[in-house]
Amino acid sequence: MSSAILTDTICALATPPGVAGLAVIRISGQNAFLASDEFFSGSVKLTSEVDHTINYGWWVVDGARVDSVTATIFRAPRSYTGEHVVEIGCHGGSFVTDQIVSSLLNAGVRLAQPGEFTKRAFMNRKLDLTQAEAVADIIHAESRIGAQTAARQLSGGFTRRIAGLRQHLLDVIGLLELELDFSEEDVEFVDRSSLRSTLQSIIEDVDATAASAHSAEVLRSGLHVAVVGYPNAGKSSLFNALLGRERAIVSDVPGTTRDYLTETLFIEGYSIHLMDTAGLRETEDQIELQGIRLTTSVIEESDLILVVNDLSINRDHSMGLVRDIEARFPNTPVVTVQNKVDVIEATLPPYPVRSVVCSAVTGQGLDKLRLLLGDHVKSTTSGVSDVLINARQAQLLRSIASHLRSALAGLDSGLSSDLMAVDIRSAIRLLGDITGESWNPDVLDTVFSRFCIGK
Ligand SMILES: Nc1nc2c(ncn2[C@@H]2O[C@H](COP(=O)(O)OP(=O)(O)OP(=O)(O)O)[C@@H](O)[C@H]2O)c(=O)[nH]1
Ligand SMILES: [Mg+2]
Repeated sequence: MSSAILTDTICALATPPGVAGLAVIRISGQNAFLASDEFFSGSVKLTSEVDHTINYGWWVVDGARVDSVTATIFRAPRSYTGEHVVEIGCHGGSFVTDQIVSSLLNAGVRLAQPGEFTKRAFMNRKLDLTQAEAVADIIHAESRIGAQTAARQLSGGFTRRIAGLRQHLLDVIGLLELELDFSEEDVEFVDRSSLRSTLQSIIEDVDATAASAHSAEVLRSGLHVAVVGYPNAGKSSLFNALLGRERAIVSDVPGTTRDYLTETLFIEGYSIHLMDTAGLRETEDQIELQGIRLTTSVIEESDLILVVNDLSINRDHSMGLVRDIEARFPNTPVVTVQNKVDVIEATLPPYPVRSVVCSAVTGQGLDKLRLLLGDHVKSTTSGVSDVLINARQAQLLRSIASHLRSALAGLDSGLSSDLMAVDIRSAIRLLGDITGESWNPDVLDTVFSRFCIGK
């Protein structure tokens, strides 16, 4: 990798296609200025204009004015990609943007692949791989909190943490090597107990970061909440009440909901995907059976299960179902929603499992349910500060921890320092894989395939 300008020049529409007030077309590469000057007609030539300026003019193709545009110019290396970049601001709508992009293609500029601008930024060391991944997270962010965390990662929070870890491990290697140099003299330079505690604390740090992958996924794509229960408990009514609109069909016929429905609501900046499901019961109806099977797969993918119980029947009516679900999905928290409290006259004694009492019809208690959902998503994501660990990074972190554990075991069994150094070096190399210091094309393809064209 060098910071030299890559050979060909690429362009793409950077804003969503379709009717819009404005659109931006991005051009990056050695010929970005020359190619733009073939069509840009303003009071100056972009090639000779001062860097980091916005220039007004017309985009002219074959003597015909296509649109009045602004051309923002960034000279290498002071640009997003590290190359020469021109951003053409024009009016939105596919006709104008198509014409501008086609004119550039005719002038020998190539259409960018998905994520290619960010890939070039990575190749030119403008971003490391975790920051490039953060860019994808920001683009895809569904919630305010997810976007904020991705922004902190983009600003290099994770990069600095990895650099810190790497430095610690390099220090350890340095000590081990010092010991090797003097091995003839049978000297132990390293205080083995302090080495042990250093390694131990690094392992804890790495483990904790890897373990935050689930929380990060919740921040990135929202909390998945399954609304389940026996037929007629009021699941669809509750679903509608939380959404604030009549999305699902409600009726007093048991078995109304067959397919499951998903809708997103936002609570305190977090996105929560609520899934209404078919009531669970023994049935001969083939369609209903399919719905019940679907419910099981929805539960499997959810982060929290709300079991809706019909209080008008009995407070303990769904207890068997709650126990059954808890036994089958021991890692997913379950909350019982005691619904239809409006038809109950007596005050309720405390219930033995985590529960909320409410009425989907009158709205009583729904604020408590919303609060509970908000608290749940907050506690699930509380460990995530400046990094949205993804599956790729979590896997690397787990391998790093396992190398360090084997170094630690070596230390405890009095293994020679050169053998321990092998494991620590492997851990350092894997740290480099996280930030992309060492990379292979497959990794880059996976990372950048998540991007859209123009990014
Ligand atoms: N009084 C009262 N009735 C309710 C409440 N919630 C739901 N109901 C009624 O209970 C019946 C069933 O409601 P649904 O929301 O369709 O129940 P469901 O659990 O989705 O039922 P299935 O889809 O058939 O499994 C309807 O007649 C609702 O009006 C409530 O809080 N209070
Ligand atoms: Mg229903």
